[in-house]
Amino acid sequence: MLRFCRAPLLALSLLALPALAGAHEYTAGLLSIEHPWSRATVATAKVGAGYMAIVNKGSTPDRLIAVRTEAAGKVELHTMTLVDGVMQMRPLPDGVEIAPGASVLLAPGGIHVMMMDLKAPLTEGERIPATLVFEQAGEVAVEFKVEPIGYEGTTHTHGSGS
Ligand SMILES: [Cu+2]
Repeated sequence: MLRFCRAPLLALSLLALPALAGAHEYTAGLLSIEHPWSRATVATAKVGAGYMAIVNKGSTPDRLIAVRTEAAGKVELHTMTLVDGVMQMRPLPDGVEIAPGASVLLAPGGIHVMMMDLKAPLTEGERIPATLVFEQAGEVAVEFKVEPIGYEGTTHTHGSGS
């Protein structure tokens, strides 16, 4: 179960990161990856999670099989399932399938990128470089934008209409 303490975060802006204009979206072939984000963590946190929407505008399935980032010692794809009334995290060893025409939302309470052994806390406003590895589309460089601790994410995708 993923629970983050809501203690006030000491905001440290050590890096002046350039603001990216416009939509925070990436494309890889017929896949589009919308708004990869993470929630800021408290200073003592060792785990963080990454979320995004992935839209497959193609006619063949693809699969997110791995995520790599220097920010964490280990990264896994997880899902949350209800077991005897308790939400539990479960690894997805085969990754996440994105069916043709489908939009898959990685969001709090569901599928997420689990970042373990964080090398530093995730700080609001920071962008975490990462590589998404797809079975068909290959490797896609993205940045997870670190949102405030209470951020719940978007509940819809923008690119699902075609
Ligand atoms: Cu997890």
